[in-house]
Amino acid sequence: MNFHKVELVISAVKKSQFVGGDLPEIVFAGRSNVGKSSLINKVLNRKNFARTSSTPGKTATINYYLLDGCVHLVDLPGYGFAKVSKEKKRTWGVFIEDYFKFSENIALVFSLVDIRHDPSADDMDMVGFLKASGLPFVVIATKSDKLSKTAAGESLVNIRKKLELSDETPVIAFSAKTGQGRDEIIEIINKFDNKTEVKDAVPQSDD
Ligand SMILES: Nc1nc2c(ncn2[C@@H]2O[C@H](COP(=O)(O)OP(=O)(O)OP(=O)(O)O)[C@@H](O)[C@H]2O)c(=O)[nH]1
Ligand SMILES: [Mg+2]
Repeated sequence: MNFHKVELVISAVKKSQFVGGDLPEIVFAGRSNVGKSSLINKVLNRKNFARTSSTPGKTATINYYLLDGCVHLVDLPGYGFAKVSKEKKRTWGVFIEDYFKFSENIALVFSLVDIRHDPSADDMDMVGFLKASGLPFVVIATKSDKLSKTAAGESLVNIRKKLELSDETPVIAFSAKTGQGRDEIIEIINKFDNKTEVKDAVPQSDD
């Protein structure tokens, strides 16, 4: 993957619009305003491709981006934003749950938490769910530019402890502003570049 070709496949608002097919899905989950869309933009080197907003709770759709024809990047709606109505919260919660329930191609989940805070109850639920589901996941601590290097380091230790992560689960400090952590994330996404394997897997004729 060279991260050059990216297109919005669909902004799904109901489960019948989940994409399906057989491409691996790399999912971005996290509470509203944590920086999911900003991270996707930074990784793709685009300005405002995945829509970002200073008004939390804007992305109520599940956005599928097709990257280099290889993988779907899936931008989930933010969970746990206090100011949306209870009813809206419930609907979004069910929608996110449905995504996990009915998506068979989830290859990896990036679980985003804010580096400045203790993980919220919703963050704990999300990570608890991921552990129980057995889905591979990586924790990303966002907005690292807002802390000093020392404070950021301490926060990574704290996040790992609070979320009770095993040593195998990476925690990556990321900043959409400085690009810290971008290379590491790209390296992880690149592991799902199956083009070579697909080509190699084509049966060879005998003659
Ligand atoms: N300083 C700083 N600000 C950031 C960073 N990432 C995101 N932001 C800001 O945080 C706000 C929310 O970012 P989004 O990327 O829209 O967050 P989101 O998780 O997609 O939010 P929802 O779509 O509502 O779930 C915006 O004002 C961003 O500019 C970062 O790494 N550093
Ligand atoms: Mg967003």
